[in-house]
Amino acid sequence: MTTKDIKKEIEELRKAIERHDHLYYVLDKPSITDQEYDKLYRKLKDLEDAHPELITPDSPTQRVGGKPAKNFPTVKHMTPMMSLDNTYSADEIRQFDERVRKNLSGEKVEYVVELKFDGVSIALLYKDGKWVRGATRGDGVEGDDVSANLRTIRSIPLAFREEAGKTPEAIEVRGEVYMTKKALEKLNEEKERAGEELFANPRNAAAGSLKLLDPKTVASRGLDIYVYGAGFYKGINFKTHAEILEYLKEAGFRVNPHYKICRTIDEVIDYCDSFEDKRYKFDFEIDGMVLKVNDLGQEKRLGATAKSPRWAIAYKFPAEKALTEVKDIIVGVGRTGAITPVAILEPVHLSGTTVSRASLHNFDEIARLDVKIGDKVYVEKSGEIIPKVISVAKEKRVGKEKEFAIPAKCPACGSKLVRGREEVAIRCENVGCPAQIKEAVLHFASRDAMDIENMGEAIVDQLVDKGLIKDYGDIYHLKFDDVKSLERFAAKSASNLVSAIEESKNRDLHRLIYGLGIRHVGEQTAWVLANHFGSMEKLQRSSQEELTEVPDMGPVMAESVYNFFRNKENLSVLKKLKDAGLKMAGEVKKVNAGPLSGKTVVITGTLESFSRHDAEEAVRNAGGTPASGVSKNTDFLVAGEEAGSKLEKAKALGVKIISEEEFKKLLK
Ligand code: 0OW
Repeated sequence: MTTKDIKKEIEELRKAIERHDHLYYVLDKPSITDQEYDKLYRKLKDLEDAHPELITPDSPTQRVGGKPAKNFPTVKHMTPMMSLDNTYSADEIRQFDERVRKNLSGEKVEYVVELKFDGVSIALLYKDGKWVRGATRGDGVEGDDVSANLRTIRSIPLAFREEAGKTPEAIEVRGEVYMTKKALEKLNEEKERAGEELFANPRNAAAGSLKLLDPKTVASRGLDIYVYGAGFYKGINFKTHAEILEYLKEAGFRVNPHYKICRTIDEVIDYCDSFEDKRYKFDFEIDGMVLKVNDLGQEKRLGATAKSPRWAIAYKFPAEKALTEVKDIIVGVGRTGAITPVAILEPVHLSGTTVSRASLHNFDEIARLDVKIGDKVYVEKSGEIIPKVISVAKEKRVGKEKEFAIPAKCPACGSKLVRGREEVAIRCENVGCPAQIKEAVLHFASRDAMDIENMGEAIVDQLVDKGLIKDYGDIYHLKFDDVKSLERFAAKSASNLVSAIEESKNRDLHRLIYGLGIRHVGEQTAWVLANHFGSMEKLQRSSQEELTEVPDMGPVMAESVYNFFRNKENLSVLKKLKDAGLKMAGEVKKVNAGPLSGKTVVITGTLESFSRHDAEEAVRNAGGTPASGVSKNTDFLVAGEEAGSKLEKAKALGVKIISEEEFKKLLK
């Protein structure tokens, strides 16, 4: 075969494979068997391997890239990716419609109503119908270039289909990358087996997966996408939003068919309501619907506020609530020995899952709810947090309900329970209590403390139950064979765990102090203590007065730290850590020095370039104090995406509200 023939053969094979990819991944209507597809793919692969000079980046064989990335470059979107204001009721939808028609001086308006996919919003840039790059939303103006990871999603076309007809000079397609519920289940099973932390919901799993550095791992995660618009285009024209969706479908993109052009607001409301239950049948999560003015001329005239369009809005489904029975109330033992009551419920279907327990938080909550065993209660699941008991249906009482008696003995070790001074919680004070050991070890190994990879609940339970460790000091004296003996533990995971334990010895001092689990000592206090004393030695020897002098240290905290280092069991555990060679010192940093010196900062909503934990760390490193609640002595509220009630409270209190961008500037 001449080179010309080979090129022709390669071209034809690519076209065929792209066509079958579209049928399989986008339309879910394959027309050949997997074996026939693999034969085509193999043929193309062999030809390209034999003639590497003929390989082009948009070949189907180039989807799962080569070496993992070091990081993700930042790219600027062609136009900002705005966020959506929310509505929560039919009434608020009508108010939105009134505002729109008023701004259009009473013109007729039709809307496109579509699903609001609960994933990660991204922008896909194409030039002359050819893939250029893909990026996360970031702060709306710029995001992370995650092209290598997005290319692994087979339903994202690397080139527009000819059927689309004219291809634009440039177009930035917008969509939502998501993980199917099934893929999340599979992924969490793998994480559970490895003792790793699970993803709370598909959105977190998709976000976490898109930021992985190795495209091969991304390809295994089962991500998919629905596109919902074009944020920018040049060299092509559309009259309506529906036309854009139709065009994108023709061009080869995956467009969800559940959207409707509605000519009246009643039609909009009915269409939204029709998905409140149907949505649980989808294999992907939606958290509401999106309404968009269909006519693009009207869209342009309506424009946008700083953050969101005036021509689109989200309608969020109400947090679902269900009535069920409290079969029993049991108590669990937390890491600090605190006894927490849990309601065991008659299993009930709620927000797409079956719920059989709900936290009652503490005994005051039980008194406030006046809930008894046998009561009918309303439970609600809003967001991914575990279900909450909202109220008791007292009118349904039949007189058989039983008061819940606060236990006198710890359910895990039987020792007497005590109620701490001016404390709500009741706790078990036995440091040898197995329930507490497990919680204490989990806390010590957790991500914000010593961050020991893979040391999750499943493993800790086994290590404690088998008597391999009875406190976190024993972690560093585990042998490979001890770990290998754990159930469902292959040699590979055993050596992973042993090396993860080894690697954790070098964590910063503030992480170690936080990991000790001293009562009342959270991340912020641990960070201040580490920087004030500079070593475990000095901290251990500090007097109560010296502790009280530390910035932001109250007397209760100072007493708790002082007593911790005077408890002989704690000192023997500390000795195990020292003997194991853990880093026990760090540099003394002037606490409260930096651009945020003396400032109290609250973070709310989702930030694009920081996790909540990192943002609080950044505040500390800039000399500020992160706080969880807004009060009159809050200096700044950093408002991220979908900021909630803290934003309202800050406005009410006149607290200065800054964006993520301004926050980043302040830190410099
Ligand atoms: N999540 C979605 C979705 C959608 C954009 C257009 C201008 C402002 C919002 O399914 N179906 N349609 C839009 O339209 N946005 C969506 O998600 C956005 C991305 C960022 C915030 C919202 O979740």
